[in-house]
Amino acid sequence: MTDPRPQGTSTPVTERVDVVVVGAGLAGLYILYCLRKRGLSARAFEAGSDVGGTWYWNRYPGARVDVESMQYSYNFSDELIREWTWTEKFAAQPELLRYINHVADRFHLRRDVKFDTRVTCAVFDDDSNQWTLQTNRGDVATAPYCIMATGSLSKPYQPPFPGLEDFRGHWYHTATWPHEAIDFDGKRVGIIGTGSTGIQAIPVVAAQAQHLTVFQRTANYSTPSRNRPLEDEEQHTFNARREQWQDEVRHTFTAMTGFPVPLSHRDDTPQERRERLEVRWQAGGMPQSMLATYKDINVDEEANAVIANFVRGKIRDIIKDPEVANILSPPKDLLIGSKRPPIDTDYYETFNRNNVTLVDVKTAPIECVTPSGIKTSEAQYDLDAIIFATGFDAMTGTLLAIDIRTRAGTTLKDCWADGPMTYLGLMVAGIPNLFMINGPGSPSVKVNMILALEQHTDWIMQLLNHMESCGQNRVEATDKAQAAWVDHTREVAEATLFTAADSWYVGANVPGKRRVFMPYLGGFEKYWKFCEEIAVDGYRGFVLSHDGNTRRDTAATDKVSSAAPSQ
Ligand code: N01
Repeated sequence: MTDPRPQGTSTPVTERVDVVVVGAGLAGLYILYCLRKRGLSARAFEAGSDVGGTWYWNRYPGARVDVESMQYSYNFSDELIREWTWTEKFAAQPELLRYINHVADRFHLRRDVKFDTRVTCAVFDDDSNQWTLQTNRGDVATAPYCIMATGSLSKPYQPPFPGLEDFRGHWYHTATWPHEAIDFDGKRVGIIGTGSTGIQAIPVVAAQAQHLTVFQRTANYSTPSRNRPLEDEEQHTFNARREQWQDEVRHTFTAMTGFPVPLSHRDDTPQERRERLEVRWQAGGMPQSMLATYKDINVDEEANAVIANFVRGKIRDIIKDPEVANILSPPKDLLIGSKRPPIDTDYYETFNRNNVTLVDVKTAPIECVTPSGIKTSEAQYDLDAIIFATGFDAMTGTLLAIDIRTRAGTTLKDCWADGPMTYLGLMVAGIPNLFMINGPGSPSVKVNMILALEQHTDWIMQLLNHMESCGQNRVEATDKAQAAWVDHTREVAEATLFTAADSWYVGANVPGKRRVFMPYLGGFEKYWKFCEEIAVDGYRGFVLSHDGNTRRDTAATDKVSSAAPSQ
């Protein structure tokens, strides 16, 4: 029997549980599953009306995952793995949402979730060792532990163009897309943004609309996904060796398999480079596939240019109008991979359609929205609908939107005044018993997010077990361990070519946001080894105590670098 679907009740709850969870996306659901398995009570709050997180909100036309579906699946249940069949290599949003709903039903997870409810405030009381969370619906939940499963890309960013309120047509943000079908047939549509989202949406909207105007500020490097139906046989074969795969994938940089990078670009002649890149282009697939042609792409500008120039050449080959090709070609100083690389289905081909116009808003910026459309510094574009594919206040936006504080006076906002600082992306010094999943300072958005959230959740569960067995109920990252981790993440990022780009990785897309490279770039394998070693070493860099009383001195073992796994 499945759980009843959420009813969106407005009755406020007041309760005391073992763990409060914020978010019921892929991470929140796995946490609920794990807590229940351990006999711990939980209350999850979810702003959406149902489960799904990213895949609940991002319903825009063309939305699909760009990690292979078989690798973008939970690993915790053999039954689940056996009974689920993906239909496409890269599943589309409706199928992903069906999968997540199936998981919620299969494991009866909805009963612990209160939907349509946004957490506004979370306060830790040192005396009672309790978090108290309040919501916009008047709920109050208390628990010794709180886990923020709020997603890395969950606070939409929309540029504040003047005049939007007077626009006579409809407008949409891709991350808050309506649930009912939107019919663009016969409509003049404008889309702002050519990141991963815009690149997925543009071909689909162009096929529906009477006319599509694409407002591009920075040209992107996109490579073909070559998405296709998945054969059942392929999945059986993959799942038959899933255990082995789970072992292999832990030893990868991206938490995905399939990207052996044996070569430097210097190992190949120019002709061999062209041939090798052509093979990858034709094969398509995850963005890493193209980027991983040469192992030095992240650190050697010449290697980076080899791949970037190949993609520029492809853009020129595909686009019929040289002027359009020129605008779609990323500038020389934008390194490939320095912004999150997208994959597409017929993205560049779409600009050969008669009903698509490309507008370069780098040279002629958008000035305002008018009642009839969008006005740039050069022209007025009349539109019936506007789509904002303008991204997110990534990694920190959602957490900082919640008033997270301790009664003793520490606030997350103050802690992160100079940019996010965490220990392992899991905890913030000065804020006990509050965990983040895929927080800033963890590999998160740079790797397969499902593997990353499973690793974080498993690590937290192991820690809770350990604390219970030792009679402890409070865990806190030390300032020193956090500072060492922040230094380490910065050093790793600065050793690459990627900190200079104005990407959302550094918060450059949100005006006024402190520039810090937020995800950990050391790779999944190195990261989980750190986490394991720190746990084995008695949770080095964390203070474990009972009600904050039995503190042990961890100062001598705070240095993260002392735990560095062998390279
Ligand atoms: O957002 P973005 P996104 N005037 O920030 C433009 C994940 N994702 O939603 O580059 C004009 O990348 C901005 O221009 P510029 C994935 O991790 C995953 O596309 O800043 N334009 C840019 O073109 C991805 O990276 C999947 O110059 C303005 C665009 O808006 C992340 O989500 C699918 C502007 C924003 O691009 C975010 O992608 C889709 C302005 N004032 C997304 N402000 C999967 O497949 C912004 N822009 C799993």
